[in-house]
Amino acid sequence: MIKSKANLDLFEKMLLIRTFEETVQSLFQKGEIVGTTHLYSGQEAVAVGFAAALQAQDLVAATYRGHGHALATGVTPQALMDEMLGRITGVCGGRSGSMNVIDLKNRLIGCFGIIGGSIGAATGAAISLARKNGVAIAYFGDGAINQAYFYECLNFAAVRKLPVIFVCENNLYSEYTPWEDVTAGAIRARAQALEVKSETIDGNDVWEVKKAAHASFEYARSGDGPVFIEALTYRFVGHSRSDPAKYRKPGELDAWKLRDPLIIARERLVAEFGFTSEEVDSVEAAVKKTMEDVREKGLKAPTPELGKLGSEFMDLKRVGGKA
Ligand SMILES: Cc1ncc(C[n+]2csc(CCOP(=O)(O)OP(=O)(O)O)c2C)c(N)n1
Ligand SMILES: [Mg+2]
Repeated sequence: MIKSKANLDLFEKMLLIRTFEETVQSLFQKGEIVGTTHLYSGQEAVAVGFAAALQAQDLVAATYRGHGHALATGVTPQALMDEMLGRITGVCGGRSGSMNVIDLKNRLIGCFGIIGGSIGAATGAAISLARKNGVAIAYFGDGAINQAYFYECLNFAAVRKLPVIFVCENNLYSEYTPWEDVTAGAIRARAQALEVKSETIDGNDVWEVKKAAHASFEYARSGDGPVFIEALTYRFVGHSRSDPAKYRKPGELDAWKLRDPLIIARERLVAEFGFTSEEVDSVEAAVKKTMEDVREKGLKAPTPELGKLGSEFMDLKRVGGKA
């Protein structure tokens, strides 16, 4: 078998996202990062699998749970870490913090704090991308499909045959509410009702996601219209940093941990893609070292000068953090 480094790279990117967020969480606990975070832990295969099919002219819109989408799309861990720390070297000059990262150089047209904001942004972007052979992708949660503009955008994209991929990350909960308590019928039925091409996929297996991503991009790029994907996945931590996630059913977390995208990827790399355990271990060591360096460099990076760039909000002492 020919070993493809691209397969190992998928694992490395997912691990980088996981480790990045663990670092962010620990910096929160130490008061070095202020505000809140919404971690993507457990859902990494979705962003990494779709990013593997992106082309240079494509555009990405994501949510407040967007660290993974930003890193997968090409934002560097240092630029994102510095942003979390409110540093001038951050990807948005330290002004966005965790929830609203945007990086046009890397095709990221925004991470949106408003539920479903990514849907409107990607649909709008697709109007111009249709003329440039590009595709827009919107990531959003199971909670977003009950927002009115989801229907407007899906309908509009279908009627105009716009190149949009709507990726619903069904992690079973909208904040603390199980999706089926607030949603009638199957999630995918919404796309089927409008005759939009759709698929429900295993969102924890990065190769399954990548396969669906390539098929979706090809369809959307060829002018056939939008695609709707429901990616089944699970967040391993609470909704945000203040949520202990006590609403979970007994045994639910343990069952999903067995389907950790990193475990699945590690197993497949060794069993199917020709890598040794030692080769995978060395990736783990390299990612750990990268994140340690990123953390140290970020902590030493300069904060914005007060009075400039709206940086009164970056006065960490004023909002309860450590300066
Ligand atoms: C328009 C709007 N309504 C309500 C909220 C508050 N809110 C923030 S996250 C969230 C849950 C969204 O759940 P889901 O779409 O499943 O995404 P997940 O957090 O699971 O990734 C809600 C209701 C908001 N940010 N925007
Ligand atoms: Mg959800």
